[in-house]
Amino acid sequence: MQNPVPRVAAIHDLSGFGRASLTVIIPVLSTMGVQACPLPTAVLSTHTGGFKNYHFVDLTEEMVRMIDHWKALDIAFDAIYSGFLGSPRQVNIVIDFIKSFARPEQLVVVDPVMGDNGKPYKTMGSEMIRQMRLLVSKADIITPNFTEAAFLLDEPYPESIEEKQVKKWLIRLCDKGPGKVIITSVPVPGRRNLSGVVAFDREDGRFWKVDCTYIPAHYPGTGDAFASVIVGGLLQGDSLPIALDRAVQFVSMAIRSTFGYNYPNREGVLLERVLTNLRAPVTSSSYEIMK
Ligand code: PXL
Repeated sequence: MQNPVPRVAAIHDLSGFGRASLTVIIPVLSTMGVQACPLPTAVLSTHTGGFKNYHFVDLTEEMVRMIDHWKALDIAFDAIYSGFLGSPRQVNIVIDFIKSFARPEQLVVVDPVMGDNGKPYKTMGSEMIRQMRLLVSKADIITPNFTEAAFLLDEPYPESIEEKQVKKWLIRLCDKGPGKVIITSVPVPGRRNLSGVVAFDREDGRFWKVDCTYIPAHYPGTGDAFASVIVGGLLQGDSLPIALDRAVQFVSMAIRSTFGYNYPNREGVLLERVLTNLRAPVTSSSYEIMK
């Protein structure tokens, strides 16, 4: 039987405070009518961006036991969606998960969470970067930010990038395995107030971009919100560029709602104020095709 509600295995950490990872991913997917089944990679008191002395519990060993139970239950997932991993060894566990739970028409989305603004997150070392290069090769879709794209390609982090070069990066990332690559937070040349989302679909050879006005504030967890809306949109039958529009609009609105309050950045965006926007149809669109 088909799942009456699309079901996603969500392989991410659970950070108790600060609105990142599963505390963002579960509500976004639920609001979009998708069942999120969390397989936590680690439990943290807070996420690692802007908090000191956070408590970090690595769940590498526990994951294997949880997965064994899911295997015995023979659970059917319409999508497998991974993000922040607690140890480099978890890459092999996720790869085995993808093999074991593979189904026809299934979506495998890897958000290769490693860093932002040119720097790795506090728990990420060179071994994680090497392993993440392996994991992206098993995905249908990957959603790195600009920093993570540079890490995956072993390129230095550039301050700006021409469109021609971005297209080369998209193709090189696709060559690693995934049929669709989406890069977020891409600087737009000569437009300091803009950043862009770009994408490439190998199947039809088309490149897409959506520009967004840059807000001078950085909030953790927005990458998780973005990738989750992409997963929810594609499971609803969105085309790739409409899923990009939906995700850009949602994250932009979440950032703008929060920025107006002068709220502490490290606590993330005020998701609860904008979540119901996800129930609205996409009524405006700004995607462009990149020639
Ligand atoms: O949003 C990415 C993310 C996920 N999980 C943890 C993090 C971060 C970013 O800082 O620290 C624990």
